Amino acid sequence: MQTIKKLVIANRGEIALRILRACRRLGIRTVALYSDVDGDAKYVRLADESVCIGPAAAVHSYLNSASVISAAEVTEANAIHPGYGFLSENADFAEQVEQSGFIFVGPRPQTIRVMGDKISAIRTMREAGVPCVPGSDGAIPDDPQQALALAQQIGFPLMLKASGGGGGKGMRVVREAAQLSEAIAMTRKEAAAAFGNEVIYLERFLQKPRHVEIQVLADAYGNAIHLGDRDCSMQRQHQKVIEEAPAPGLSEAQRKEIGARCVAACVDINYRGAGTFEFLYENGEFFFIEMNTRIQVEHPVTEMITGVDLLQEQIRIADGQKLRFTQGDIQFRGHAFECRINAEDPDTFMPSPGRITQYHMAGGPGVRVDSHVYSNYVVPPYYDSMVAKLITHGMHRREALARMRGALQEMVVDGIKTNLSLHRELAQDETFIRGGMDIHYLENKLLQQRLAQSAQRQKGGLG
Ligand code: MV4
Repeated sequence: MQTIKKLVIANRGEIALRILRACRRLGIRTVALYSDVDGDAKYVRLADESVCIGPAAAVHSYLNSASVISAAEVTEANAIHPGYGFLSENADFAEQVEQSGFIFVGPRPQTIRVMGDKISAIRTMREAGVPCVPGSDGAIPDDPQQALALAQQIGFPLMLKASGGGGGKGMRVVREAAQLSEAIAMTRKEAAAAFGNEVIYLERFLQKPRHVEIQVLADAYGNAIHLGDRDCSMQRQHQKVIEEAPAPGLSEAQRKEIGARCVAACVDINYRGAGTFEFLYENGEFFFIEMNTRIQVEHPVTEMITGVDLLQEQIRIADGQKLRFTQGDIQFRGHAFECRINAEDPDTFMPSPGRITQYHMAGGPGVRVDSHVYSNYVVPPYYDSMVAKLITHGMHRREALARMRGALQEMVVDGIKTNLSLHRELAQDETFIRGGMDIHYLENKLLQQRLAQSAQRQKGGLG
């Protein structure tokens, strides 16, 4: 028996559509929420019902917890799915949802709270047997002498991070002891201003890590499984550009080991729902940095290699059902990539909203497009600029990448500027083709290109 009968989709764009599709498969009716500028969105038309929750600015619509909960009340829905971004990792919102009598599709509010505070997340994971970055194991002491002693014990270079931060906000590298006290003061001040929490911690700085993450599912009855790993190292300014599964170059033994550690941690902390353990991976070692308590943008690459519909499973778990799979049921088949297609200027990376005059998606074997856009759709300027996720699967990495190259040639998004040209270039990039580049690779590559271009211009000017 399914308890969830009608679900509010508290999000927009492609993930709203993805949630809607999962609900259809589960026989759950859907309520789409939309802001003033999203009225003609595809997910709004496809939903069983829809409610306008406010003006374009997200703080007044998709981030307005009272409006979201009211919409659930007036439509007599009994569950709310937050998607990713917006209210998805807001523990207070999850608590309000539950206190208002609705099912929150996500972990317990207390779990979201623990993982939202990075110091408590790391401590929890260290105690649960997950390998973490050597660091302060808690807040940096107020006493400068003690802070310095701790820093020297860990060794330079190190990284200061705000406990209330995450996802790349509120971090600072410290190269030597002489810079420590000033760096601490600045990071504290920034953290207080940005997160209302001046608590900071310290970790050894890993210089050339990869970003490798583990997908987990856990039900309310102590059953947990992992669905393998993803490599998200191809990024720029903390925005992922390409993700893939599995992460290239890990041994099967290592995959099994880190997966088992994450599963054990889920059981240990009584985790419930879909989740992701984020690691830095350097010199063959994993170091936990953060846990995401939501479904993530890049979940499709895991779906492609496991055949598991993560949204359906996430909703079933929230419904109180038992996990349908044991670890032994999960088989990993082939390789998958995801390219995030953004409405942005290919040179400046500035958002480039506007009307899409022509939209043609790619197709064929092993090709999937998750997108909410269509010809004549207007990309509003108020939200994230992602317009489509192009996902390919193949029997092995080479085949998945060949399919991506073909799909990128087919894909047409006209009328707005997009990063399709960057993706076409990266699909031919020798280092990317080899696999296993670090998190700095793309920014370095773009910098080299810029330098080469300006050198070229200099030469032209002189000639
Ligand atoms: C680090 C690191 C190096 N050493 N921690 C950035 C996002 C946040 N989730 C953690 N981040 C980092 N933490 C230590 N001890 C480098 C980064 C980092 C990074 C991590 C993942 C993906 C992209 C990144 C880009 C720059 C820095």
